[in-house]
Amino acid sequence: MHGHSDFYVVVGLGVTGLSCARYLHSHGIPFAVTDSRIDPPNLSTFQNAFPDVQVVTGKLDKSLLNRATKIVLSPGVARQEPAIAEQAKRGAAILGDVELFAQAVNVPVIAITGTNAKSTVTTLVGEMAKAAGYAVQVGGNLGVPALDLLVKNPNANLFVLELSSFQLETTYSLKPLIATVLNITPDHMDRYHDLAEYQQVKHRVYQHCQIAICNKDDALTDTSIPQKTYFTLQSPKENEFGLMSKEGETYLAYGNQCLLSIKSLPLMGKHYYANALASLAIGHRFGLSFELMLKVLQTFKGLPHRCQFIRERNGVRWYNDSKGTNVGATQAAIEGLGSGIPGKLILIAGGLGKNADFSPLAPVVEKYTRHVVLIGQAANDLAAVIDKHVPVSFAATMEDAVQQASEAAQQNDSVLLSPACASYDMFKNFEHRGDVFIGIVERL
Ligand code: UMA
Repeated sequence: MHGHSDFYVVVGLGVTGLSCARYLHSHGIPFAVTDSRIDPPNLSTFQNAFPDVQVVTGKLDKSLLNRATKIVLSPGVARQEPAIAEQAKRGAAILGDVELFAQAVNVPVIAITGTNAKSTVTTLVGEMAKAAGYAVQVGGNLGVPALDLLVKNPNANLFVLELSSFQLETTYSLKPLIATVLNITPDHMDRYHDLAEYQQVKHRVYQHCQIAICNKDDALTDTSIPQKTYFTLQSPKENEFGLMSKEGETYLAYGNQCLLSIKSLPLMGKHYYANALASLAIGHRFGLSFELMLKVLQTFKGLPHRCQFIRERNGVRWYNDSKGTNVGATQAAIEGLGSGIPGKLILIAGGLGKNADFSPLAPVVEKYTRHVVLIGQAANDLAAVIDKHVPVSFAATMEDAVQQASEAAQQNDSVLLSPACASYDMFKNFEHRGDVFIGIVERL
C-alpha cells in the first residue's frame, strides 16, 4: 500500500482533499496539495493545520504532480483532466479518498450508489443499524468524507457509505459486505461519454462485494453476482422485497409476508416506497430484524432538500427539493408530489445543466404542473422541451422565481423547487440553493 518512497499529491482542497490530508498526515506519509481554484474552500483551515505542507493553488501544479508516485484525486476532478491524464500515462497511481479508506478499513462496509435516492437509503440503513445497537458511521458523498469517519471513529463496527460515480472511478479495492446500485438514469453527461460508461462506473461498487441488492424494475442495476436480493414496486416473489395489495390496502412486503402498510409511512410516493424496500433488503441481508427496521421507517421524516415541506400559505404548500440535481430526480419528485395533491404543481427548475437531455421531463410536467418558472444557465434548454406543454416564465434570481411562482399558484396547488440541474451557476451548492429558497418562502 504505502511504500517508503511514496510521495502523495492530493488534488483538490474541498472537504475530500482536507480529509485525505488529515489521513496522510496522521500516518506520517509525505504529501503536498494542489487545487486549480485560486482560493479553494479549505485553504486557510489547511494552512493552519499543516503549516509545513506545500500547497499550490490556481492551477494543478505540474512540477508538483511530476514528483508524485500516488495522486489522490478529489471527486470533482475528472481523470480525463489533461494534467491528470498526463500523470497517469507517466505511471503515477491515481486513487481517490474511498480507495485510501478501503485500504485501511477492517470492519464491514455497506456501499450504496445509484443516480437518485442514495442519500435517503444510506441514512435509513444507518438509522436501522443504529437502532440495532451498531456503532455505525454514515457518510461518503452524503457529506462527511469516508476518511474523516474512519480517523475520528476508531471504534466504529460498521460503515454505511453513499458513493458517487466520481468516487467509484478511483476506487479499486473496496470489498463491501453489501453493495447496491439503486437506479440508473442519465446524470453527469458532461463527464461521461454515454449512459453505458456511467453505468459501468456505477457497477464498480459490485466488484468485490459479497451480497448485491438490485432494483428488479431497473435492468441497468442488475449484476451476475450470485448472492443477490431484489427489491421491486411489483408484487415480490420469494426472497424479494416489494409492494403487495391485500383487502384494498398496499403493504411493504417480503415474499408473501406483509410487513407494513404504506399508510404507516410518514412519507409517500412510489420513489419513496422503493427507498424503504431497498433499505429493508439491505438491512435484512445484514441481519437486522424486521421489527426494528419497521420502527425506523415509521418515524423517518426524510432528508432536508429532498421534497422537504416548508410551509403552507394561502392554501398553497411549498416544497424544497434542491437536491433534485438531475432529470431523474426531478421526474420522481414531480410524480411523487403531483400524484398526491388535490391541485397542480408550480415548478421552479433550472441551473447548471451538465449537458443533460431534459426531454424526459415533458410528460410529467404536462401531466402535473400548471406553470414552470425557469432559472439559471439551463433555462432556455428547459424551456425548449416544456413550453409546448405548459406556460413558462423566466426569473433572474430566486426571489424573482418565488414571486412568480406565488402569483401563478392557485388554492390547493403546491410550489416545488426541483431544479433538475446543479446549482453552481448561482449558488455555492445545492444546500445553499435550498436554504436561500427556504429563507425567501418563510418571509413571504
Ligand atoms: N474543483 C476544481 N479544482 C480542483 C478541485 C475541485 O475546480 O482542483 C471543483 C470541482 O470541479 C467541483 C468543486 O471544486 O465543482 C468541488 O470539488 P471537490 O472534489 O473538492 O468536492 P468536495 O468538496 O471534496 O466534495 C465531494 C463531493 N463533491 C463532488 O463530487 C463534486 C460531495 O458531493 C461529497 O459530499 C464530498 O466530497 C464528501 O464525500 C456533492 C456532489 O455534488 C454533494 N456530489 C455529486 C452528486 O451527488 O451528484 C457527485
